[in-house]
Amino acid sequence: MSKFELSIAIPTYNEAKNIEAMIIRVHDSLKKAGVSEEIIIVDDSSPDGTAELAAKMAKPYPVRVYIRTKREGPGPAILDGIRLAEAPIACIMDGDLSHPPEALPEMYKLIKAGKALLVVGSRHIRGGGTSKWIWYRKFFSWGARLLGKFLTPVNDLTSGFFMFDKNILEGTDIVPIGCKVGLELMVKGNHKGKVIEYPIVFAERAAGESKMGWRETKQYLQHLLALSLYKLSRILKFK
Ligand SMILES: Nc1nc2c(ncn2[C@@H]2O[C@H](COP(=O)(O)OP(=O)(O)OP(=O)(O)O)[C@@H](O)[C@H]2O)c(=O)[nH]1
Ligand SMILES: [Mg+2]
Repeated sequence: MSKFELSIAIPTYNEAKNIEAMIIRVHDSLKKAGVSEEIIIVDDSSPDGTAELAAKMAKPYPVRVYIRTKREGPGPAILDGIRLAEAPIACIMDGDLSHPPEALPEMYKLIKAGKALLVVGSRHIRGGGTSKWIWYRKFFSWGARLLGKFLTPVNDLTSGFFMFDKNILEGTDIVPIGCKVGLELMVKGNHKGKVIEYPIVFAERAAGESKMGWRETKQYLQHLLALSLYKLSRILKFK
């Protein structure tokens, strides 16, 4: 049995300006709620020293740092984080303070109380939102959601902030194309429909530079296609 109740895996690349505040806010919010967590920083050898800064916090914070040698985008780092998670419940969130760590206790309670097996931090339900998004980012986000409507009833299907009971991984093959591991779990996870969206306000990254671009958009479209084929094959099989 794990000594932790919750594992939080954070993929990072050049988040030196955010990582310390991130770890402190995650730990403080869970400590207040009486939840014991491990924080796993999965870093792709960031040249700005993110991993070293995080490692320095391993005392007094419950932090572990896993260093990957190649920069491969957040997807493979998230999968490594899930593999390394020791607690029965795992959570993935960004390391740039876009996802509010203060939402963690309520998301955890939903799973612990048996109400959900997968909780998605959602910008697109009542109470959720995005701060100061420029029109084209809103447009792309809307388009991305529209394309995925066939796959899942979840409103914020591209969210990178999600928590789940690790039992939902049983019997599933989680092989996302790109970084949308949450979407992969929504579609393929063994969650029996027990999926709840929890409202969050997505903040602009606190500091540092964005790493998202056309490559991620292309991968997202390929991922949607792969998941659509998966879903279609399941529907045909059950008929
Ligand atoms: N390990 C690893 N993490 C990455 C990589 N690229 C991005 N990340 C992390 O993944 C998370 C999401 O990346 P972001 O650049 O914030 O992407 P975004 O949230 O879509 O875009 P902005 O917040 O607007 O910049 C952050 O914690 C990044 O540090 C990578 O190649 N490897
Ligand atoms: Mg971000």
